[in-house]
Amino acid sequence: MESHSPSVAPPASDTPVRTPLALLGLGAMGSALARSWLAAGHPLTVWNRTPGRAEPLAAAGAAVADTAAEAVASAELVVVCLLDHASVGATLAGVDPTGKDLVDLTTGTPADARAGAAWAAEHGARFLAGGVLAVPPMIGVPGAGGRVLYSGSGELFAARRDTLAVPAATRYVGADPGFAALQDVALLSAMTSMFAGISHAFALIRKEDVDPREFASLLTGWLTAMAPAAHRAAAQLHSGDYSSGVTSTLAMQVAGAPTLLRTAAEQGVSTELLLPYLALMERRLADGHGDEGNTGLIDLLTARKG
Ligand code: FVH
Repeated sequence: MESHSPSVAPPASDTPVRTPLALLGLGAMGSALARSWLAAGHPLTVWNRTPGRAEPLAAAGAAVADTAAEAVASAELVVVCLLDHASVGATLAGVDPTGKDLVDLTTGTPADARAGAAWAAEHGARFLAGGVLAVPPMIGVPGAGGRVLYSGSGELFAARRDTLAVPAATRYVGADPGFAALQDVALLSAMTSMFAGISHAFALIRKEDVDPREFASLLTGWLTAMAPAAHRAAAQLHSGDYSSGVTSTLAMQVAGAPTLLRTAAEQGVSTELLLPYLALMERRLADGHGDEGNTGLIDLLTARKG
């Protein structure tokens, strides 16, 4: 506890008070988070299963705890960023989180986050789950485009939002602790499919005299131009009308699918990334929805069987 002698002038009233925090997990992401909070002047205690990973942070001003329990005891705000839900469970097993604000930035499923919230509630802690939409070099870099989605305790988020905003922009997406993970994983899934499309496109040109660097600028321009399709799908899901204003009908797209498949065959490229999506389009068309665009495929994906 800090003490002041009467002869020492008190700190100026506008001196910012930086919230102390504890951070469990110093992998690539945890270390980037730690550096951002240290750079912003937050007192930070860190712990990592493999102690050597704490050394560079100790040199940068972090206190290093010998155990996770010791780290948690050191601060009211505790951030966890570990490999997965199982490693969080293993790490928190011997810890007393009573009265703490616990923020779990480990990527997991909605059920993982809800289980974490239930565990925290049983142990008298407030809980916030976070979904990190950033890679480590984006952390602590304003304008880099990083964002963390948060869900769970609105009181915790309101109380800690300035500290949580140091590594990346924040967005609170609801009191259900699973909602940040749900939307994080939905966005990561969209990214995965985008990477699949990029892989297929480069495979098509791979063996030809096409400069991949020039093709990349065509590719990014095209994907950027197509991205607003997400807004059209959202509007159609909202209205329930999947046909109005559609310019590229399912009937037209399915008619064009053999061109995609024959081009892949001509170039000697596997169609394994294309076929599942084309099969869904054919099913929706066969169900009599040729005048729609692609939004009806979402209904097919969510239809329960049996
Ligand atoms: N890095 C990235 O690009 C992505 C960006 C989006 C968000 N993810 C998620 O962030 C979580 C942490 O990822 P990370 O990049 O820090 O991962 P690693 O560098 O592999 O570090 C893993 C840390 O977890 C510790 N750990 C693993 N297993 C255990 C365990 N059983 N008990 C305690 N700690 C464990 C590991 O410790 P050590 O191996 O150094 O001893 C690291 O601290 C993750 O959910 C990403 O999906 C990152």
